Amino acid sequence: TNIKKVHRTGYHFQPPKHWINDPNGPMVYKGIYHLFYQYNPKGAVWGNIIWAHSVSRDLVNWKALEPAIYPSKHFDIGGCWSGSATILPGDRPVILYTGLDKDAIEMQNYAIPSDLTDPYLRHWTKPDDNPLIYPTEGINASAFRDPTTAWFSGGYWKTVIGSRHRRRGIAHLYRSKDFLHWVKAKHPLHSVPNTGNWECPDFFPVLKEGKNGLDTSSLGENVRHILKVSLDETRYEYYTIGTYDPKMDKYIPDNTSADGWDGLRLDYGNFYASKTFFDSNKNRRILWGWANESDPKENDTAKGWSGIQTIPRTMWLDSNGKQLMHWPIEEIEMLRGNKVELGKTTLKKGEHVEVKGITAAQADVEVVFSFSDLNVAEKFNPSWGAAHTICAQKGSNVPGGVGPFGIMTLATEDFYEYTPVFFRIFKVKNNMHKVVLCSDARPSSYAPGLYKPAFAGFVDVNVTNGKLSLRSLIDNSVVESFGAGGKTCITSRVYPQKAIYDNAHLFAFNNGMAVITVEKLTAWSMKNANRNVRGRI
Ligand code: DQQ
Repeated sequence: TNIKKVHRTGYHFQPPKHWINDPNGPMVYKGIYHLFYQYNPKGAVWGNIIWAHSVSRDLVNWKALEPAIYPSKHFDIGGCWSGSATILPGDRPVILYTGLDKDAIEMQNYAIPSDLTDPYLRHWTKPDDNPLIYPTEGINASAFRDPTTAWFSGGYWKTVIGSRHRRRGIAHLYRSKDFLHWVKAKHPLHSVPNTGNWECPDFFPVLKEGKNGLDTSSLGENVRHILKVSLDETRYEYYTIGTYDPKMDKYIPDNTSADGWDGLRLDYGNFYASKTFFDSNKNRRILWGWANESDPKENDTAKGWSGIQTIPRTMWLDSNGKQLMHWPIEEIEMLRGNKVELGKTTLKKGEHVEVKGITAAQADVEVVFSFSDLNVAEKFNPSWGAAHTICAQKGSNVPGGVGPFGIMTLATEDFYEYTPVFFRIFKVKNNMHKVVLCSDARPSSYAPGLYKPAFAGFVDVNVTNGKLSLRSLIDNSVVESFGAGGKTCITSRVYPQKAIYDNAHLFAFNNGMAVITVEKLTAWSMKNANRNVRGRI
């Protein structure tokens, strides 16, 4: 097999070669979507970081433009790191990004389109009054980065910059009347002890009800706020839902979830440095995240590429107000090709059924399971700890009461390799259950040196109606799963040696005592997207 090609994705955002990391400055301008991203133009490892730039009309097919921002001035000669776009009144986009100088001091700069009549915004100018924000006394100059999309309230633009003081994670707040002169607020927007450095903060409003998104400056009675941070120490992210007081410029998280390492996750898998933007085309808030490779560095060099962006997701507040919901953007469905349906199928303990007739290495699968007997669910033991420890102890082959049941993706016919995505339901007390969604990379491949975690998250869902749904987007070396309509998401990178191309298969399975019914399973072959080649969009 061709190492450069075999694990490349077919419809995830990926340039033809070299290293990528964080999505930067996503926005829509004159109806065209823009995605910038951290890119090494010289190799498949992190370094020489610039802002690469791609445009799209549908968030699915992309065209590469020339790099937008690259080191050239004293305020960014050491690297052009992450940042965000803000659309100023009069439809004028401006980018805030972190530049490093020759001594690796981190500072915040701005860049503006050189020609606003070009909807592709091919050229960007970095004015000479940069940097806008320099790390003053008391700020950690090597942990001061990733400005958010700015919001406007009380006559000021406001942005948040990730930082730390010792191990306290900090979201520094800056204000400006004119977007040029920025003053640090006395108090950060928020900070939490023992969380380490906060990278790529994201701060945005969501509606209390409904799926529509909001412009980042929206405020009001029917609005809640989300603060998400990426944790440098643990390399995962967490978020809280809370109340933003625009007068005091304080964010107070609700106490319904942990404000720290145990907090809610946008994704329980390989997902980092994520960023949202408001899509004014379709009135929705869209989330992008970076999924890095889980194979050894040498492989990345041999592959000639490293890193993908996850499928953009529409995000909204769950009607219970306690978590965000996610769903792949509807546009991705344009890539659905050949479709197969599995009728109602019951699976007794130890049974599985193959979903035939699709390209299982590159597919979209939606399934609804039902279970009749929750009484046989095992008792939940709170001392088990986090969902991933449960998954690590109880893999897809460890029999249970209700579950494990789910799908086996990227599987060889003989189950030499497979990536199972499955549920287990436990009983807490009468009519109260704990549901775990697990995406277990351990059986995914026999290749040496891979990082193969048992990713998992709890699913806060009422199962007394006897049903659970699952959707997975499978794309050669990535499986992105959405449990219970988008309550719990897990992205996993896997590198099968045999379960590739036509040797990859898809199954539904049950290894629990309770009989499971596949109420409905629909799977589609997924076509390739046009990605990052020059040409039309
Ligand atoms: N990646 C960027 C930083 C950011 C980190 C550098 C997060 O700006 O903090 O490439 O992955």
